[in-house]
Amino acid sequence: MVVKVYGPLKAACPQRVLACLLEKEVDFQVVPVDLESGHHKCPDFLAKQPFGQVPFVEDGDLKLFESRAIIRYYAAKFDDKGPGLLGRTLEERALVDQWLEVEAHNFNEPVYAAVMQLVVMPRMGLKSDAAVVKDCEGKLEKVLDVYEKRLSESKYLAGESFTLADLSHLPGLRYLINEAGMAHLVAEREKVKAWWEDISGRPAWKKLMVLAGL
Ligand SMILES: N[C@@H](CCC(=O)N[C@@H](CS)C(=O)NCC(=O)O)C(=O)O
Repeated sequence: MVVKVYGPLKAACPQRVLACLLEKEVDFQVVPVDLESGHHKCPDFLAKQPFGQVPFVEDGDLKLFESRAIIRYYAAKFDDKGPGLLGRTLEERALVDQWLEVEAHNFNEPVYAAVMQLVVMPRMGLKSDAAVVKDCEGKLEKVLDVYEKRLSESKYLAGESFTLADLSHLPGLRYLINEAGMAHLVAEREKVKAWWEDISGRPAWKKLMVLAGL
């Protein structure tokens, strides 16, 4: 059964799902959704994802939205296939969940706001708000300082192996570095920089970047 992933390949949240499917070597088909023309707010798409956001996944009778719920599902379904992304023991799983929550609540929010200001608004011909950008940068400095300390204690966020906690950061980090002009936030932190180089060098992520033309 081929997993249908709705969303543009270039958008961060679908990339989270696709990176997971590629790590697990699960066959998928991307169903393009044009965000610029507002396809995600049309009734046919709202019937699938009632908040009008991507990604949305169809896998036989299973229909799922929320990228982090989707990656948890596929990491569990294919736990024995490819790298174990959930942690092996109950305690490791708790740490993976902890850092996934940090990504969703501490890291993602300022990344999303910075990308809106520095990438999306200029594309729409709107001027970005310097105060909002400064606030995002300050929040990200603090989060990445925490990561720097954590990554001086363990190779990856949840321990010694790559897990969903690391994978979930890939799309947001790429946006910060390659699109929002905030590469210095990573470059200035030795451990964070080495971690980014490691996780973005994984074959699954590199394959996704080729598919997305990035
Ligand atoms: N919590 C949701 C967030 C989804 C989300 O924000 N998707 C963005 C693309 S990365 C989107 O659809 N943006 C268009 C919009 O919100 O109108 C998830 O992780 O799936």
